[in-house]
This record gives sequence, structure tokens and C-alpha cells, in this order.
Amino acid sequence: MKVYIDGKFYDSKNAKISVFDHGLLYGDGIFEGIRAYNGRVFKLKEHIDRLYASAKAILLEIPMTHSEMMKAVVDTCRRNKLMEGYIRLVVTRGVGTLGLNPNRCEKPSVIVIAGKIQLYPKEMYEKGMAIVTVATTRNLHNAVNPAIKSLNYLNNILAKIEANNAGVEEAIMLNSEGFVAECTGDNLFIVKGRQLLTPPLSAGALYGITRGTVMDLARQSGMEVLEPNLSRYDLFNADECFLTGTAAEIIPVVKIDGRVIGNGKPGPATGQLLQRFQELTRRTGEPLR
Ligand code: PXG
Repeated sequence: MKVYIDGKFYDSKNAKISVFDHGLLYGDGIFEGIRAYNGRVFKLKEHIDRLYASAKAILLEIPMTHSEMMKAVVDTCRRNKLMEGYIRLVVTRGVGTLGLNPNRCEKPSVIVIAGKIQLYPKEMYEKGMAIVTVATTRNLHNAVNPAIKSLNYLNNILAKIEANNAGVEEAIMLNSEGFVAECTGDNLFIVKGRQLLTPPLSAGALYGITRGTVMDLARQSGMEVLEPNLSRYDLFNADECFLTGTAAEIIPVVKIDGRVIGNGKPGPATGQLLQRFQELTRRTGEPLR
């Protein structure tokens, strides 16, 4: 595998970043997870736009233009002959001193890794997964805003550990008011009749690109899409529930905190959205060939 770092390609064993990089020392940096399907990079522009939005929020000036960044992603896929897979794009604050001050960092580093990812076991996509609500609250907007896709993912990792301890693969995180925010690396949706509901971004959810795609697909198929505050009660009494994310794609949820959702099987609306999503990912995106 060839890894892109600051304009050059390195073999994976030589793809290294300094121990003085503030990305490592403080989680000071941002990232994106992007997928390629059928020789195309899905929603590349949206991912790059979100990367620059995260950068702006943490006052990090990326030393490349949007189009240079898009080209770096495409070039890394091509160099690795990746037609189907997962791309991790990371921008760190760069090498600095032992001390928080980001002004002491000379120049951000840009890393692109083109590889594979499998988030959950395959049978969970067919049978649905059981998830639990965890005690770790989603970060507050005034602390580390959950809209920033930062390298500081401890909030999510702590929630993931709680899910693992409870014997499940994924955690529902609530915000400080007790409303549903999202899962550790996925947005959450419920289906109620012909309505599709997902927490608003203000509840502490990431502006998920899969989330946006699924909302568009649902509207196109005549569903009403709403973004109300959701409580655990709303989840327990949903007809269907599923999670979305670049890595996870669309995965059905059939049990939450021991309550069976709907009839305990992945539902028809979830299935239809998944089918439309798969069709879209095959057909659209930045071509690699
Ligand atoms: N919420 C959070 C907190 C995320 O990190 C999503 C939602 C889904 O957003 P997209 O734009 O991908 O639809 C994410 C993205 C992992 C992993 O290993 C998770 C993400 C990215 C990369 C890896 O769990 N999450």
C-alpha cells in the first residue's frame, strides 16, 4: 500500500509522522472517512467541503486548495488501484513544541490512506443489530462541537467502550439534555409510518454525508423527513431503526436497551432505502478509471 503524506507517496512501513505532531500529542487535527464504489469516489466534494469546514472551525489553514485535495484523494486511489474501498483523509496541526500552542506548529500535514474497512460483522446487516444507550454524554457545542470531525474522538471511543462492555457493537449517545444525538461513528434514524426521523444537528450529531444522502432518497420516495428532538421513548416505539455512516453504510437496528424495535426484523423502509443507496453509490461519484 502507498500512503500519501504531504505530496509524496510512501510504502506503509515508511509512512510515518513525527512524535512532535500535535495531531498525536493533542488530537489537534481533523479527518474524513470516504468510500469508493465501483471505481468512483462517492460524494467526494461533500467530504472535502466538510473537511475544510472542520478546518475553519479549529483555525487550521490547510496548505492546499479544495481541488488539489480532491486530486490527492483520487491520485492515492489510483496509485493503489483501489476501485472499491475506504479512504482516510487526515490533516494534523503539524510538528510543534511540547506545549499546546498551535502557533508553534510550522505547517499542517496532509495524509491520505486508501484501504478497506468493515465496521460491523456481515450478518448484522442481514439480521439487524442490538445497541444500547450509554452514560457518556455527547460533547457540548461549547466544548468540542460534535460538528467538527476532529482527531479528538475520545468522547466517541468512551461510548464505544461502554457498548463493548455491554456486549453490543454500537452505542447511542444522548446530549446533555437527554435527547438522542447519534452513535459513535454513525447517525441514527427511525421510521414511523411514512415518516423518517433523525435528530437535528443541534442535538449533537455530525453533519453526516450518508445522513444527507438517505434524507434525499427518502424524500424522493415520498417519505416525509423530519428532524425533531428524539428521546429514547421515541426510539423504543419506532417501526424501524437504522444507522448511517460512510463506514457503516446503512445498518438496521432491531433492539435498543433490551426493547425489540418493530417486529424485531429489519423493516421494509430500511430495505428500500438501502437498495436505493446501493444503486446511487454504484452509479455516481468522482471517476477513478
Ligand atoms: N457521526 C460521527 C460521530 C461520525 O464520526 C458519522 C456520524 C457518519 O457520517 P458520514 O459522513 O460518514 O455519513 C461519522 C463518520 C469508524 C469511523 O471507524 C466512523 C466514521 C468515520 C470513519 C471511521 O467507526 N464516522
